[in-house]
Amino acid sequence: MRARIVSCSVASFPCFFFLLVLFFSCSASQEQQVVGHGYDLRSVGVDPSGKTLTAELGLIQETSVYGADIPKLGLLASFETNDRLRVRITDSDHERWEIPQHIIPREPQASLRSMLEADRSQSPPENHVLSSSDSDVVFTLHGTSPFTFTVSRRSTGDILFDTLPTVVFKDSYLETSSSLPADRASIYGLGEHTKKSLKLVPDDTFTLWNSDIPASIPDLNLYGSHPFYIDVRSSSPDTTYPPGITHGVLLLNSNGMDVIYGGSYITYKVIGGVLDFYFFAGPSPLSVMDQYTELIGRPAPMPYWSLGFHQCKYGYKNVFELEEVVGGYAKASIPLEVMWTDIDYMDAFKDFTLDPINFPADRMNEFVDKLHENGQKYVVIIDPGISVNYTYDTFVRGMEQDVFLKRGGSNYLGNVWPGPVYFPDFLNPAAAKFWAQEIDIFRKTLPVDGLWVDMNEISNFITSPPLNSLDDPPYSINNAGVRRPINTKTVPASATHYGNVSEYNAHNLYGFLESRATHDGLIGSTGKRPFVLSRSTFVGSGKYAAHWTGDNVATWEDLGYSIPSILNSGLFGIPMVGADICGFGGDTTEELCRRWIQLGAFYPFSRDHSAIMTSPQELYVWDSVALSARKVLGLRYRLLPHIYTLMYEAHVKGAPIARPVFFSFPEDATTYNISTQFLIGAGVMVSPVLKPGAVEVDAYFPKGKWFNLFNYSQSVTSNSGQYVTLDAPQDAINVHVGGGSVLAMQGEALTTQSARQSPFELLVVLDEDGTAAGEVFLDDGETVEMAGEESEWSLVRFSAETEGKGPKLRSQVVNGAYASKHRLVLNKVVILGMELKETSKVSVKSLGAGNTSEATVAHQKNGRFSVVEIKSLSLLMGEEFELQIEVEA
Ligand code: MIG
Repeated sequence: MRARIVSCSVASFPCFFFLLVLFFSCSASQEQQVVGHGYDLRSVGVDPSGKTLTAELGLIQETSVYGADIPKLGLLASFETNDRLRVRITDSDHERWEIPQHIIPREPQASLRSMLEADRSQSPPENHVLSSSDSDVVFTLHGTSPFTFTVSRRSTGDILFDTLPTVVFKDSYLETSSSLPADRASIYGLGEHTKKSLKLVPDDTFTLWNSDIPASIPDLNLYGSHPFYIDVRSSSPDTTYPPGITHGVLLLNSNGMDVIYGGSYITYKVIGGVLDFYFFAGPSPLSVMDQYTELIGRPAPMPYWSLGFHQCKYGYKNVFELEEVVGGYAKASIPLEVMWTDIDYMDAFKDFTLDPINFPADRMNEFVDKLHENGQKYVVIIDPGISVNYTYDTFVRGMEQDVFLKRGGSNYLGNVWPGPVYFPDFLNPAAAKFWAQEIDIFRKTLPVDGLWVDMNEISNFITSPPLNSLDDPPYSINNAGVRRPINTKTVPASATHYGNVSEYNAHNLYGFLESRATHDGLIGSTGKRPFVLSRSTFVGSGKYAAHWTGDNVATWEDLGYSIPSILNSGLFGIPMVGADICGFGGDTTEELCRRWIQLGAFYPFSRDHSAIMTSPQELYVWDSVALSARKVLGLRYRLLPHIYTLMYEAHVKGAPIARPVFFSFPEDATTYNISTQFLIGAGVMVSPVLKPGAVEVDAYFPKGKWFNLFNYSQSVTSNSGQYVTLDAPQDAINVHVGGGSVLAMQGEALTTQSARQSPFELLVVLDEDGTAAGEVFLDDGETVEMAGEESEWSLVRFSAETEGKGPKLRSQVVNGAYASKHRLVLNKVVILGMELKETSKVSVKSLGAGNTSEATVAHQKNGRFSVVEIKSLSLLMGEEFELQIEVEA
């Protein structure tokens, strides 16, 4: 076994426990060896449309490791859309496990066998090309012995994927590799893992097997599995195209796997299922996300309130403490949108119950009613394990409805917080129905607004002894970094789900399925847009749930890790994500907590959470943290219309809310290595302090003009992309908006509900050409569908251009219904990026609809640029307007 040092950031409890577990679960060593000689191409055919190619492959030579080889394989390559190429390889004689269609619906494929029979050509040809003039990717099957295939980009000739001849296909072991241009491929994704660097660094093994392993430990398989990466290509002296052309690669497979990234190659070692690759043509990072989420499911729209600030802690003792915390926020005038409660509220850790002593139903209802009166919300945790207890109604109903996961014919007995538990088998439609009923019954006891689903990897406090070969597959994935058995502290692989599906195959899907059942259950019970926060995720989870990065600890390292972690979640199609602000494990410090809220205020999902027995870290605990929190959350709340619009863009196009810097600047290769800054949407740059004691930050600014979003001054003009050392006093974070953006904003408030009562304002940030553009999406923030029924929403685009006397700003109403119905008003426009003299006269006039008669214009020089403020406008958001700003020298 290659020695691997697991380092914990601090001597925290979770970490200590974890090391103990590792120590006792180290398994035997496993040598790296060549396990395959590959397959020959036996026959090939292309269907008349030219969109699919099928091939029959035959084993060249049997090898003995990891079980018997499958003698005949079928390969099917098809253009499912112009931008999506699928290459699926499986046993041509037997059906194998594949992710069920109801989880990720995909193109039906006729049985490979019949296709092979229909299209077979006479002799195995040399190279077979599948290309379509509508698509920029080209598939080539090489008839060499053994066969290989390549995926290349037509417009550049660049080879994107280039398989090695050593494909291995056994019942419990699949292996395939592609070479990569080490000097030009920047790879991102392959999670879930904690990494210091967003860009993947060779040589590294990415193990995918959902586990309850603390996120504070880098490089181990964590709670979710996402066998997806994007590959951003740099140019080189030999290439003639610009840098930044991006494609995506998904291996759609739910089985445990190791993915080895070696810089010049990537190798997949998978313990089941089929090789089902999807290649997304891009060519930009955003277009890859659009194409990826078109396949796996668009991110769920989140309720508007969920974009407010959340407070949680494991260890709140009773309802009085909850009230105290809510009161503490009010007293300190720090926005608090959502109060949370961890497992403490339950009666003996039983889901859907309330502790009758510390969280009694009547007092809890008063508490939640009060929250609701204040425009606040309440969310509680639930765990999948249902206490085995015949006096517990939920359990009894579960037994009656026969919804639990089985092993060897009887319900599998696990052990979690309540002691002995059975786990609902969410692959069983009856279990989803049961879950929905329980949610509804519970909500009648206490009207919670959202649900937090934890421990759904599935986490189990015990490891059951093996029963059959599924529990002990021939190849040991690098589980927990020590190749520990896959059954360790989870449901054993030999357990069986509905439809006789093994846990071996479905393990990584559990969190997804529980998220879906919870999402659907909440819709059924509330009739409103659901909010579900899930720890465990799989490909497509974003369609149902938000995610937090799990158990970090209160260290500066973990503060830094949170950036790659949230950005990765965005790449996986789960844009609503955040890390536990101020740190989960261990005691935080005033300085760390202050820096953490400065950063965390800009996580898409912004929640302070900490472990039991840790010292208090609510934002009002220290005056300096409170001061900073008011400032940064103040800006967050002012930006809510913009952030909500990004939620809309996530929902319709898969665009992450928090984005790697290269998403907006793919042509700037310096951005590929940035792990310490990120963008909100296209043009808001967050550059946090991540080190103790620091009061400066070195931040990279791609080409353009950048303005500090807190004070509109301290602009940075970057001519070709440069690092700038910025002041970052203890109470401040640097957040800049780049030229070219129009941001929709509203007033600051303590709840999103009251922020939404304030008039709108536009921040127009001109770029070098004097242009800018942006949009705003508006609705009630809680209708189940986002952008469904036309009368229930609005979309308005804004653009600015500068000619002659000054910038002209216009709106284009794509759908004005919601804005008109509620008479939403725009009363202020701020323009940044104009170069004026102190003495210049600036005025505004309306060129069309929209009254500007009351408007006042003021400008103030702030360094090279002036801030132009147009106030007392009364423009309707639902109606188009056109404003001319005129400058007289
Ligand atoms: O075994 O519910 O990651 O956020 O506070 C620990 C208690 C279970 C793990 C979650 C954490 C939560 C904690 N949970």
